[in-house]
Amino acid sequence: MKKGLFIICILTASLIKAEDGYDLWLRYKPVENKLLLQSYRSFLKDISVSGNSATIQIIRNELLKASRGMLAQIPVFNATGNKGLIIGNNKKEKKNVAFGQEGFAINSATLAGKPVINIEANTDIGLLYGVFHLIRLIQTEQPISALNMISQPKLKLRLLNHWDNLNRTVERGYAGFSIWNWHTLPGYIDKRYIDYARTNASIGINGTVLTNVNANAVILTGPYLEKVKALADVFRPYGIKVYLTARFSAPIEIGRLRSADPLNDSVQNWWKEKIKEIYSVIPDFGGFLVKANSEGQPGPQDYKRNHADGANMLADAVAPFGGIVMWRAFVYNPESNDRFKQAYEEFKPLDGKFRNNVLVQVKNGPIDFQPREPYSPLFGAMHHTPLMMEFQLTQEYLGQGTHLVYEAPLFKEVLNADTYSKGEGSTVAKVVDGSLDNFSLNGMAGVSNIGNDINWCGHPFAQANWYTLGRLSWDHHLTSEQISEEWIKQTFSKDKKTIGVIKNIMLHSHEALVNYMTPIGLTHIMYNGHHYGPMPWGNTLNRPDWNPVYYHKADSFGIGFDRTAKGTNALVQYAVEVQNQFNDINKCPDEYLLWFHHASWEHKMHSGRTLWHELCYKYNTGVDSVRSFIDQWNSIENKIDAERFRQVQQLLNIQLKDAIWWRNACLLYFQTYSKKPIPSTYEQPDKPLEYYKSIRILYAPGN
Ligand code: GCV
Repeated sequence: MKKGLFIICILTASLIKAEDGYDLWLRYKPVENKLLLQSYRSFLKDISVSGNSATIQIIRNELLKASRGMLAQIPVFNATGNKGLIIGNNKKEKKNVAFGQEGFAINSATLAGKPVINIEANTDIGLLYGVFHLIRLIQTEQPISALNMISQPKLKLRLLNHWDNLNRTVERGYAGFSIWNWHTLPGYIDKRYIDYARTNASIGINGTVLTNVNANAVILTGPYLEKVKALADVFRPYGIKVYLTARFSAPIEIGRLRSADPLNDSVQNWWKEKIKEIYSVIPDFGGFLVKANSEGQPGPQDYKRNHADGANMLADAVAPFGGIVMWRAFVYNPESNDRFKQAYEEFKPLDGKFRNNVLVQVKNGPIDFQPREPYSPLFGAMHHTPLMMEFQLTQEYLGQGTHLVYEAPLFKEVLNADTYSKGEGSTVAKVVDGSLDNFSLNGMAGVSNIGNDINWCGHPFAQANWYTLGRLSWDHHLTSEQISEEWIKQTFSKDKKTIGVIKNIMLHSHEALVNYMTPIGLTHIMYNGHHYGPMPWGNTLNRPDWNPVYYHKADSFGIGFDRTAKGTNALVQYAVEVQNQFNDINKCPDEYLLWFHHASWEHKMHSGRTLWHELCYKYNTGVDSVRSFIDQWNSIENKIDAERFRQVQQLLNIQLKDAIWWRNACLLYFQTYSKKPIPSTYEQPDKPLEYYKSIRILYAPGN
C-alpha cells in the first residue's frame, strides 16, 4: 500500500468513533447523501403532531432525537405556518379498516402548494409505528418525497419470550444477566427498561413474556406483581403488553392447596382469584405462556388430565379480562420410540378442544432449535387451533454468544415450507398468520437473546436476530436479504461495499454453521448440558433421548435416523406430498437425508460423492466458510469503528477454532464406524479422537 493511502486509511479508521453497540439500530448517524438530506430537512422542519398522550410525547421525542442526530436540525412542533410532516390520528367516526389497530398509512400530498407527508393511523400506537417506519427510511437513506403506503402487521402477537429467572440468571442466555432487576423494582426504573421498550416498538414487537418457561410461582405473588406492574407501566405507551409464565403447580406452592388438578373446583377458583388480582394491578395484562409436563415441569398430566384441560382452565380465568394463554407443544417423554413424534401424538388428538383464547405455541422444528430441522409436523395438522411460532433468538445450539449466525435464513426456510395440508401453497407462514384456517388470533415468538451486556446481545451480530424477529413478525414476506441490508445500514455502515461484504457474511453464516456442526441432516450431537461444542459420542445420560447417539445412530453400515415406514414411521405425520419428498432415500434433499434415513456410508449423494466423502466435504466447507468470513471482515477494517471491528474479529477467530474442533471431533468419531480415510484433499485433524473426547468446558454460560 502506498504511504499516502496508508495514512488516509488510518485517518478514516480513527475518525469513525468507537461504539459500544448500546444504541442497537437506533444510532441516528448523520445522513450522508446531500440531496436526500435536503429533502429530509425540509419535511422534518415543521411537524404537526396532534394529541397529547404518553405515546404522542414519545413520538415527539423520537423525532427530535432522529432529526438532531441524522439531520442536524431541531424540528419545530405545531408551529402555525406551513407543515412538512403531519402526524394525526384518524378522527373519523369510522376507523379505517385498512390500518387496523396497529397499522398506519404514510402519504405524500401537497398543502398550500407545499409538499407534505401525512402519517395516519387509527391509534396512537399505529402512529408510533408509522413514525418509526419513516425514521427507518431516513436512516437507510431512502427517498421519502413520494410515499404512498399502508402497512399493517401480518401477525397479532409479536412477542419476545425471556427465559429469565428471578435471581437474574438467564437460561440459555449468553449476554450477561437478566435486564430485569427484580430486587430494585418497582422503586427503581432502569433506563434500560425504557430503551428496551423503545427498541422493540421500533420493530413492531408488541409483547414480552418476562419470565422463564421453567417457571417460578413466586412471580405471581403480590410483591412481585407490583414489580411487573412497574415494567408494564413503562412499556404501555410503547404498545407493549406484559405476559408471565404460569407454573402449573402454583396453587400448591403459593396457594396452599393440596392439588393443582385443573378440573378441581378449588384449583379453578384459586386461579380465578389470582387472575382477578393480576388484572387489578395490571389492567392490560396479556396472559400466560405455559410449559407443562415437559422436562420435569408440572402439568395437567400429573392428574391424568390432558393439555386442553390445563390450558382451558387458565383460558377461562383470563377470558373475562381479554387475556390469552399460549400453551407450549414442546413435550417429549422417554417412553416414545422417537422424540420427533411426541408433540404431534399428544396435541393432534386435542385439535379443536382448546378455548378460542388459547394458542398452541410450537417450536419451529420437531426436536429443539437444532441448526437445521424440518418444520414441525404439527404445523400441517391442527386446523382447528391457532398455532403460534416459537423461534429461538438466543443461539443455544448455534454457537451461543460466540458465533456469528444470522438467523433470518433459518426462519424463512421454515416459514416458506409447504405443509400441503390444504393443498399446494399451505405454507407454514400461512398457518402461523392464521390465513390458512381463518384465525384472527395468531403470533410469533422469539426466545430472547437479550441480557445486561453493554450491547444487549453479547455478539454484535446477535442484535440482527432480535431485529429479524420484529421485522418478520410484522411482515413475513420480507426477505433475509432485505432485513440484513436494513439492519446493516442502521447498525454498521451505509457504504455500498461495506454493506455488500457484511451482507454476504450474514447470508452465508447459517449454512456455514450447519456445515461445520451438523451437515446432511445430523442433529443433536452437541455437548451434554451446556450444549456448546461437539459430543457425538455422548451416551451417558439416563434418558436415551438426551444422548447424541440416539440421534445419529452411526454404525458400521452407515448413519442417520430411519423415520420411514421401515423405521419409526414419523414421516406419516406429514402430508403425502411432503412424505414423497423425503421418503425415497435417493430423492430426499441432501440437507435432510440423515433426519429421515439410515444411509450407508457408500450411499451416492446428489453431488456424486459417497455419503462419507460428502460428510468430509461439508465439514471442511463449513470451516472454509468461516475462514472466508474472517478475510471478508478484515477487508472492511477501516470502514467500521475500531471497537466493534475488533470485537467481531476476535469472535470470528474463536468461531474458526470451534469450527475446526467440530469438524475434527465429528469426523474422527464417525470414522470409527465408516472405517474410511478422510480424503487427502482435505485438511487432516491434527489431534487424535481421544484429545477431543477429553475436552471439558465446566463453566459455560447459560445453564
Ligand atoms: C427453558 C431446551 C433447552 C432448555 C429449555 C427447553 C424449553 O431443552 O435446553 O433450557 O428450557 O428447551 O424450550 O423449554
